[in-house]
Amino acid sequence: MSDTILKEKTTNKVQVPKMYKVILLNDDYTTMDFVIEILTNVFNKNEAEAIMIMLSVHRQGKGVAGIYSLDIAQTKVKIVKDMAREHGHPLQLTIEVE
Ligand code: TYC
Repeated sequence: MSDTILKEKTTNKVQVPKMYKVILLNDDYTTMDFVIEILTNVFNKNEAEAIMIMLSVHRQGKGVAGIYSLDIAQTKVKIVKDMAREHGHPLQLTIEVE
């Protein structure tokens, strides 16, 4: 009669991995062609998308180059920063949690 029923507490929350935005920042010196090049070669945009993103960053001050897991976002930022330094451009990027 006084049986104790032990109920196991379970959580069924699905763990969604956090995603990170790679943000391109505008400056006055990096060439438009270089920004289009990195958007096509590193962020896999087509030519039309790359031009739209580049112009949006040029006019608004910043814009999203892509959204990735943290390790991929960090790798892409490093690749672009290295390429920019190599070509003498001051281009800056940041990462924001989505
Ligand atoms: N403002 C730069 C120019 O007029 C172009 C530019 C666009 C630079 C986007 C950086 O993230 C950038 N040459």
